[in-house]
Amino acid sequence: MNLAEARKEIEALRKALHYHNYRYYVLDDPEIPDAEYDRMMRRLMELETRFPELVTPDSPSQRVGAPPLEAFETVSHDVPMLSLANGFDDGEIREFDRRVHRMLKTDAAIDYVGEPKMDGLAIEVRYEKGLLTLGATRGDGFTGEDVTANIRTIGAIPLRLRSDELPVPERLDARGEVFMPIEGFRKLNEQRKKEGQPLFSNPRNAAAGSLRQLDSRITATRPLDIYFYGIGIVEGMTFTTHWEILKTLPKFGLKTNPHARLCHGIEEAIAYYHDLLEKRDDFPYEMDGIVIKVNELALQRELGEVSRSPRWAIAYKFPASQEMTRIEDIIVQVGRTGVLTPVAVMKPVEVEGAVVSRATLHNQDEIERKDIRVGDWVIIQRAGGVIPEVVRVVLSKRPPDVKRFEFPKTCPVCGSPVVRLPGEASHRCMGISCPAQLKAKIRHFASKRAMDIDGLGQKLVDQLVDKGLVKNFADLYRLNLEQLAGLERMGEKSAQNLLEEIEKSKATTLPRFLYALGIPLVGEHLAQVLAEHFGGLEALMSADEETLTQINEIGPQVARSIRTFFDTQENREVIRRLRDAGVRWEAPAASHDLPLAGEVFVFTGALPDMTRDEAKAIVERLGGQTANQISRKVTRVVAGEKAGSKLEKAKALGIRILTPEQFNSIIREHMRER
Ligand code: JCF
Repeated sequence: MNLAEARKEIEALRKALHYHNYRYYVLDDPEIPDAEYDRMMRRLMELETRFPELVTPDSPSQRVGAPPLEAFETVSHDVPMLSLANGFDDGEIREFDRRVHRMLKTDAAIDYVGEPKMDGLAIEVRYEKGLLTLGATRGDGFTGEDVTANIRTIGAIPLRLRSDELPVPERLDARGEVFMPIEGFRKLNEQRKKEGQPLFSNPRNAAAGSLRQLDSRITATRPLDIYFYGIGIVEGMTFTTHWEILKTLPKFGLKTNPHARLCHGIEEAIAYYHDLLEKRDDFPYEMDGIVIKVNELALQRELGEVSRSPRWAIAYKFPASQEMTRIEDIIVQVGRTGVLTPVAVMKPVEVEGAVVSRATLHNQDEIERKDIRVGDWVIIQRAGGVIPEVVRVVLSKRPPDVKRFEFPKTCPVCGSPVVRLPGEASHRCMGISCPAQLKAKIRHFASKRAMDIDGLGQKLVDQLVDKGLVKNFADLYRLNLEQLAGLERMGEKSAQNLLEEIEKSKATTLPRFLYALGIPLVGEHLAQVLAEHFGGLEALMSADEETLTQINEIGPQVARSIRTFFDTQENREVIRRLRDAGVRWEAPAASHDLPLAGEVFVFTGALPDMTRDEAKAIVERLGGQTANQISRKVTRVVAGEKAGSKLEKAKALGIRILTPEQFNSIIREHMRER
């Protein structure tokens, strides 16, 4: 191969690699597999090694890093890189808007651009005639450090601007935030841990540490990314709005955050903030808020700046979700199924506006994996919601007297042995009548999304169980005013209210009831699935494992668990007592057009051809309901031999009586149709 041939192939490879780099990093839409890209890159490097005179600084091969520097040169920014004023609530943002209006002397709504505020570090890159010539950190805003060699290793920063859509300007200084995506950060720390190197405390520190490396070959191995958000000096091109800048930069291959939004008036910008705050945890990178900017550049110029911050922009910060605190103790809590959960008791600290003093540590393996010890300083966070968790230990602050946590050998509540079954992550209390389990079960039963007994909180449940007033769910429906009023911190009035709440809870729905029962592995969603499938409780209770596993979403484990639950005599008894007490639900909507919709059946006496449970299951499948007691709601009574007082009562109320044979022919007729 001669020089001319090599030049031709090299140019073709570079063009292709630039293009695929752009597809990958800027459009996030790669056209070819990584292996194909790698193959082209290797071929290019091979040719460049054989013909070193053909190497150019903008060649895609020139991203692997250069020999280390002694120190960074300083760079002064021709246009200062300003910092942003912060706002922390809607009120402060409206105040910002009022100030803008006041200064611009206008009442008309202002157009703003809202964009995610990346948690990384700001840089500026310079392109001269389309070629990357300089990369600098923000520094103090006036002078930063020359990190060109490091910047060149970041795949998302083009070495040469694209020119297929617009002619490249003579000079373009672009500003952006370099960051490390969360997944890359996690992997990097995992690898550092293996190698015994100190860990980075968060993605922002990792990004900053990576970019300020004197050895750019190290930077080249770090998963850095960038979003551009503005410009410095631009020669040979003009813009009129910030939105136009955000839409134009990508045409040069400089990617901007696709989640930026043009907002008419401040209220839209505020709504955008709340929208993003809610979705925050779904993003693959960390944001610390949003930036709100006046869109018109002419208005920006008119507003100017004060003390290093533009008057035309504000950062609306998200509440900090991570805090540091100290572990004072580790206790264990006994759950509904006897599982012991270790819980960290911490020095109270405010996170996202709530005071946090406890965090779940999940199980023993988790404690060991994170090496959490009593006395440690830890970073805690409330991840996307309510349950706080310990992210990691701050090892550099570990006091000498920390204590490892050991799981108790006996249940702290009932003293029964604690075991960790093979293949399970958790320890369990083996006590069959552990009051802690019972309390947790009752609290679950009464909880908002289950039976929703308002006012039956933890303290009350504790007392009811400790005093022996409640030994199972059904006992709740036998409580009387006297018993309740005798409890601590319970007046007659609140006892009365609680009784009313208990009474109200009787009218429920089947999914709620199933969820409230606390069948292991059956959460809210599966409860809904089961209720929809079977239409009634009896049908579910008599379904065998095979029938259960045929339902979408129900596997053998769940089927087993459901069967075991309903096969347990004690459970059947409690369910019967609950129904006798008046716990009831409407038949699900889907059953309205079934043949027995609206009918309520009671069975009494012997049924020659089937068990009572089978009969009830059939009624429910045909859209009817069943009851155990005669009341005015009952529409049909099936009376077999030896029917007793129920039959008398039904006759007295004028309810239609059927013989088992009549019942059989009704269901035969309807079952044939179905
Ligand atoms: O993503 C950021 N951290 C970010 C910082 C975004 C912006 O639009 C910024 C910024 C700092 C200053 N804009 C300015 C003017």
